[in-house]
Amino acid sequence: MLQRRRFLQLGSLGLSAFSLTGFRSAAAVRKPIVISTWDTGIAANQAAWNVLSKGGRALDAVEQGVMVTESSLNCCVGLGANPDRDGYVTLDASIMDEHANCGSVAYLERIKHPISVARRVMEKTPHVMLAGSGAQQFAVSEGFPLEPARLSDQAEKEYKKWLEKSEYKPVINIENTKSPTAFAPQKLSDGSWNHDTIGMVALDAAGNLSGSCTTSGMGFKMRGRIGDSPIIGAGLFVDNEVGAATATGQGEDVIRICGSHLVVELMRQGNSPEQACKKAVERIIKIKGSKAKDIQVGFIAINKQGEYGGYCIQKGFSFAVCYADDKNFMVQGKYIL
Ligand code: SD4
Repeated sequence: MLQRRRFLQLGSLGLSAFSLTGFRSAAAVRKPIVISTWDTGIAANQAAWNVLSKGGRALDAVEQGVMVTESSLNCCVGLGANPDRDGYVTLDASIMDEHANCGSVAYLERIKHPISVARRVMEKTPHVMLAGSGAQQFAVSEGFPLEPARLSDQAEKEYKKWLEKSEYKPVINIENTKSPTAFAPQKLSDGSWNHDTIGMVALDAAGNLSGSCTTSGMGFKMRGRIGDSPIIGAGLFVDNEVGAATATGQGEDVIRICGSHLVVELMRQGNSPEQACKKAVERIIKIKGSKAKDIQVGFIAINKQGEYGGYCIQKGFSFAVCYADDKNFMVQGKYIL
């Protein structure tokens, strides 16, 4: 079984376990490497790279990486984000390490770094997931400050505008900037901010994988709505034998197919990260039929060899890739529709 798995992993690189001459092909492993969703991934990757380039653990890298995005009140991950339809910002986050340890928080309010609370859930409780007031209570007991219950100026403005019609209509590619060369979060021409989620997966110098995902969820969602990001297997999945994947976009449709778990299992079957992401996207499109054009979902993945890839339903998704001091760049996600 192990031999078969080894063969499949090599197969995903286009290599066979044994060449015709009988020599074993050695796959070059690119590590460390970190990738993350959307343009704000550049700044997040940089923070993750600071950990990885010093020989640090992927788990620390993916936590510290997305904390940069959570801290940025200039964008819509974290407390600066758009609220739910009742005017409350509620945050979801998850983290997973190389031992299949995982932790998550959902529907968490007034805490600046949900990713770090998710890590504490993983490391300090017998549970995987805490939600709502219980998650907040745990965070406070762990010393996380309770931030003021107020919207950022920008979110306040957008919420007031939204209240005029009160229609729940997620904006496709809301994270995407108008200028792919400007890596800072930017306001779109319609006044909305360009980012509400970041997912990150990394392979460290020791060859171990970890991942993180943090979000304010879909703007103006129903109160109590939880997306894919805190659900292990949906918004994030890591299997240290195979690879790691994370998702962004309409969470309901990622949950429907256990998206990130599916991507990892497709890599286990011999698909490259890009092929695996593509097949997961195709599955969503098949389910949604003609409604697929109304949504966006993007997956990104890396495998144990440090290969990376991403795919999305429609144009406009991008991800950031970093594997050297001078290699931190954007890749436009391939798309199907
Ligand atoms: C959610 N997947 O809550 C998140 C939102 C997202 O691009 O990724 N938006 O459904």
